[in-house]
Amino acid sequence: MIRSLPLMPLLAPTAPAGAGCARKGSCGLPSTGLDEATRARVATHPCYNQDAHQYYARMHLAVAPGCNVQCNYCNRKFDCVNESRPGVTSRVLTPQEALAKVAYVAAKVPQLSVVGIAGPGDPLANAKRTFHTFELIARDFPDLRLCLSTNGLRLPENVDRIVNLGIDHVTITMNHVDPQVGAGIYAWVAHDGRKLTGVEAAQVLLDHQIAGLRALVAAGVLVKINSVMIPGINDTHLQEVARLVKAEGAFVHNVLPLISEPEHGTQFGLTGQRGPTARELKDLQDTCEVSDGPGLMQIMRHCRQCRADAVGMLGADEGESFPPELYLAQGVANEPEQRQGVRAEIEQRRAELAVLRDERGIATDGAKPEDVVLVAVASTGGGRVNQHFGRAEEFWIYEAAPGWARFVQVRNVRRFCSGLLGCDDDPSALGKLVEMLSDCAAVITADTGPRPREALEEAGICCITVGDEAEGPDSVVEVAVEAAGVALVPAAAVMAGVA
Ligand code: CLF
Ligand code: SF4
Repeated sequence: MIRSLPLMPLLAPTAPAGAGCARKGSCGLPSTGLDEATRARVATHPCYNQDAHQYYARMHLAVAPGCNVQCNYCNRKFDCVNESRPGVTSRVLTPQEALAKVAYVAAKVPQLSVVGIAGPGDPLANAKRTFHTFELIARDFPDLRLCLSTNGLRLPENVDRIVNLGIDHVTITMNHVDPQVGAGIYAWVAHDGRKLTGVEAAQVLLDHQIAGLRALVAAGVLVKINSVMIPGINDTHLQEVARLVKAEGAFVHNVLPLISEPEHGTQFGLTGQRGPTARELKDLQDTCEVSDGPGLMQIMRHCRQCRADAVGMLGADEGESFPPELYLAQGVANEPEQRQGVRAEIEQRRAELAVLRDERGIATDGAKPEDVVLVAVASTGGGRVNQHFGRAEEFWIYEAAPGWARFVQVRNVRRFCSGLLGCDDDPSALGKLVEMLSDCAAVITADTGPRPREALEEAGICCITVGDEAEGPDSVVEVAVEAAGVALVPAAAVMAGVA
């Protein structure tokens, strides 16, 4: 259930002296400039709307084992890394098993809003299984949005079916718009009974991706483009991809980092191709936010590269809580009213937070102020700062200034506190964590132990704590704005003194 507001003073007594501020608010939709109908279509989609990912869950159905492309960053012994973090092999479901899983998860996770098919291979290389699954879900769960992710090779021939089934959100992974670049990314592309390689393979794939994108946009489907950032291969090229997909009407562009650990056994992993650092990724995402033509290309910055069988909120995969012995063993009642009730609560909370943010004059879009700082917030969602420093598995990074903040990145970290010995059990992990946050002016958590606080402050990072969830602040955005004020005002004072 969603806890209703009450609003509390922002900084709890644990906040350091001098960090005083007391505001509340919420994170607005990043989809400024959208018409009302489009706004409604993305309002509950956790991937197409950054704010929604704090409140709504998705689930993936791993019904598509095969693939018609071999990307150099993929080893299908694991999962499709277009949409999945390589890790553990998915159990491939039949359409009927997938339906049973949706029924079970929808009953247990009432904030579920989207059902996606994203692997472990390519959904359209397994079109029969994929579409049969979607048919079953659409029949029994018409309130759940349908989402599909594909490499695009078989997209043009399937657009009519996608539209007729009401699949409103489609992702195409496009890593190049120049086949010379693409030739370094794909080992082969299977097309018309031939296994193509090199530039020819990359050109055929690109032609189908663009044709599919155009047809989907013409049919009114919201298209997201995923691009894997591969340093030295397509990093400097992805701005061209952003320009093209924006011109062709894509809704949002998701630039995600290559994962290439050698133990995953991918071509890139075995040849030592590195992935980007968090800062390189953010710089490229900023570059891809191209503004040619009307408006900016929206960039998705909160992707968690989830598995093909992921369940739950982004960043908090609960897939292992739903083993087949549970969802195949027992029938559960389908209760759409329960889901509607939860959605109504969520929307009420979001509306209240938006009003408060507006009353306090905080913007989450529009022109970026001249002076901004990066602020890291430990949150697990719901708009709240609710995570202790040592237990955080990710930090949400905001660009912030007084009166303005926007979410720009999520940085995954290895939780360094086991909770058994206190928050200092692994000094090297602490050092790495502080280094990862070293470009931030402030780190805001529910609580931070004395050693990490000392390490952060030694690194020049302002450490702000807000108290545990029950008392903690209700808006990560307001906290980020307040922290920016704390960080920027002293800097301005120093500059004034110098002048
Ligand atoms: Fe799934 Fe993809 Fe639909 Fe989202 S994921 S099929 S659009 S419902 Fe989302 Fe996961 Fe990133 Fe994909 S966080 S990997 S972008
Ligand atoms: Fe792997 Fe997906 Fe590429 Fe196919 S399209 S090879 S499943 S990453």
